[in-house]
Amino acid sequence: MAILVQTTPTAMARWRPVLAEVMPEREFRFWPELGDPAAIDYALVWQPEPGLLARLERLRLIVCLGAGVDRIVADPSLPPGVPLLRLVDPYMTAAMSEYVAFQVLRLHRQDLDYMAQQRAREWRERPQRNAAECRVGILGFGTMGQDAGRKLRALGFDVAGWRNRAGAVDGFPTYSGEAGLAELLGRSDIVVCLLPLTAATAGILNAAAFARMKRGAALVNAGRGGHLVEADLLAALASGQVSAAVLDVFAEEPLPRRHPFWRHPRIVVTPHVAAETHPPTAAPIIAAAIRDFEAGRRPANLVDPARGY
Ligand code: OXD
Repeated sequence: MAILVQTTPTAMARWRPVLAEVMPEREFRFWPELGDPAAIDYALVWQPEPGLLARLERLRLIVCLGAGVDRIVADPSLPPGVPLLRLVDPYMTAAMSEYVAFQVLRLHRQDLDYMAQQRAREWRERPQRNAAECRVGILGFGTMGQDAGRKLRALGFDVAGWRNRAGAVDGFPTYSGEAGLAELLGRSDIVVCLLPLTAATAGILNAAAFARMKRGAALVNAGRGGHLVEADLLAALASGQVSAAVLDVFAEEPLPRRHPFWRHPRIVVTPHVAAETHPPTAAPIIAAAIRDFEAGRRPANLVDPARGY
């Protein structure tokens, strides 16, 4: 019996030694090396090509090597009945919070304006607001969203979340549903998207959402590129309805060299690095999930294919 590992070539080089150390008793097949597909009982995958998992007839468990499982559940031939786990790693949660806090602080402290002033050698103080006067709305208020929320709250920001279930979370105001989304967008100075990409959330950052935001509010998208309607963002920036955007994820990755986002003065681009999977911390979590599964215990963080996350 063997474990198939599929990820990018760069990540694969980091996974190989760590997996061998954490699960020395297992045999690994590193994609595109597959061998006999019937010998594979576990698949650790990031973005497998559609149909790959369906070829593994004895597959018992799929583990996503990232937090977002959208590429896996989008495969129409995903074998039904094979449980799928998404990776929840405190290291990645902390990394996402760092990214969110860094970008919220950058927007709050008008870094884009001061960088432009520096390029123009312009010495000018801008009005400075307190963090408590800055409302941050986090779309997607699960493990990562709440952790980022707690860290922003510790910095003094006024944080609220939008999630699928109503009810207060750890003292944060939360909103849900369409009406809740409109309310959250309308109260936020900075909107942070950490949503999973599903049929219900695709294109959620669109002209209607931007129109509901406060004039001059800013956006951070570290969810998925599919959440954002790119042309609507460009229009909202041009009109001043949205003042700035920090984007880590894109409809097409790598972001094409000719894409207008690269040179837009009010857009910060990062290359999908907000919360990278970290094999040294993730591998023991995966090994424990496989042990739990083999012992008949329900592994944590099972994906509900109907919900898509
Ligand atoms: C993830 C990601 O889903 O890095 O883990 O985007």
